[in-house]
Amino acid sequence: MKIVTIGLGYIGLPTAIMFANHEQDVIGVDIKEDVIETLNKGHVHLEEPGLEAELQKAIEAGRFKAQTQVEAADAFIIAVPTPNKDDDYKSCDLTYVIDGVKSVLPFLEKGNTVIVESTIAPRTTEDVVKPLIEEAGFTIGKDIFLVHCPERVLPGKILHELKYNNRIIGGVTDLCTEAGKKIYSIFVEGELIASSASAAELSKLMENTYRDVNIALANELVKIGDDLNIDALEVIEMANKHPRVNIHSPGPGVGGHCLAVDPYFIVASTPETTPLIQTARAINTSMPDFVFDKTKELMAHIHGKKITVLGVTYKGNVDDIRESPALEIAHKLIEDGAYQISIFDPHVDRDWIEKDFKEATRDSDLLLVLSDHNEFKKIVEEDLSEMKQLYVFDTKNVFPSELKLDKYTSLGNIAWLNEAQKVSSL
Ligand code: SAJ
Repeated sequence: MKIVTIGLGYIGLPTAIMFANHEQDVIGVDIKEDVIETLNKGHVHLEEPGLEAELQKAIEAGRFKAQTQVEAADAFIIAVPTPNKDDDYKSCDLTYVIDGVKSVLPFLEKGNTVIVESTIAPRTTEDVVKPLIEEAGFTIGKDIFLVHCPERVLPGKILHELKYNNRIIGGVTDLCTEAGKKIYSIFVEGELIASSASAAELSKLMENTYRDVNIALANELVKIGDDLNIDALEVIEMANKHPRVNIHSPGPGVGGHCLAVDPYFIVASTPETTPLIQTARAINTSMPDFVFDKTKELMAHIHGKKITVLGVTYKGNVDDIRESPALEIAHKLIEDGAYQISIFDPHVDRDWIEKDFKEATRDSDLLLVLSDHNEFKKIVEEDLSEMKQLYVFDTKNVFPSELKLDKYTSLGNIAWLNEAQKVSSL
């Protein structure tokens, strides 16, 4: 089978390579000339374990080629970005998806399958993509098989998850679903779940919304604990021992390109019926301010001058700082200008990040932990020898509990600051 993939990013590229290494002829298309050049030389332009070796295997077998032009094929897979628009409800920007579909239209032939993998607002396949193909003179389900097949892989484990995760195959008609199943069965070992395009779209969005809403509940619990002087982390630990309860982990906010983006696509499609999703988003986006305010209170209380920020990525053990609440907090502290700020993150290489831990913590009064990197779990007493005062504010609950500190503050015991303020204002 000949497959053309449109978009050679985090999802399109591994997908293209997977098909190529399962004996399919794949043309990878992207608008970026430099990406095409890099790939054809056997190098990948993004960080993903194992991907470069797989690319080289595909090129050597003569199964994969990258180019800027679309050409005729049996199947077309669209895996392009869908950012939020800058409108009232941050709706789904379909520009790249529409461009991708339009680029395929001149090469479409009867019997072809068109698959959209990009995360899209509910009903997009039916209401936007289908009409585009029909206007070109084809009947969906008869001439052309149209499918939405959302990706659900975790960066860092993409090759494994592409193969072993379950996969939703959402056809516009039953025959479309069958066509999609035939294609993904080439390499997917997980279950291929037959569905409709619209249900597939909403399922993908709800998977990330489910996490966002549950993290919001945990973050709200932190604020309740702060008001009532009750340890929210202890409550979560106990509550989760109930066999049917799974409260998520609170933190400095929700980042990344999925949880902080996808819920808005549902909200924008149906604003009147989504108060819960909207409130969850509001709670999670309020967390950087909450942490900023508490940090200021803490520094005022200890008469500190310098803060060392530990971690600026959107989550632990990744190098991704896009949509990172940790970075937002670091920026706020720098803009605020009240304290000297140094930033340490062993996963991120930027000139504003201090590479040496001892240098980053020299004369510091407070360690502010904002990402749950494994390195921070292994900090020992000797590492802290340059600190002026030994205060820690750990928003990710990862700091080793055995260390002797002046005071350890987490999102569980944060209420002590309110008590301290009451005392100092007497
Ligand atoms: N976070 C919390 N508390 C938690 C869990 C996460 O505050 O209990 C925060 C993280 O620190 C981070 C954000 O939420 O800032 C998102 O992290 P994540 O690990 O939950 O998710 P992503 O964005 O890296 O990847 C998600 C995954 N979706 C689900 O687990 C439902 C992944 O499978 C999807 O492929 C991906 O979104 C996507 O592309 O949609």
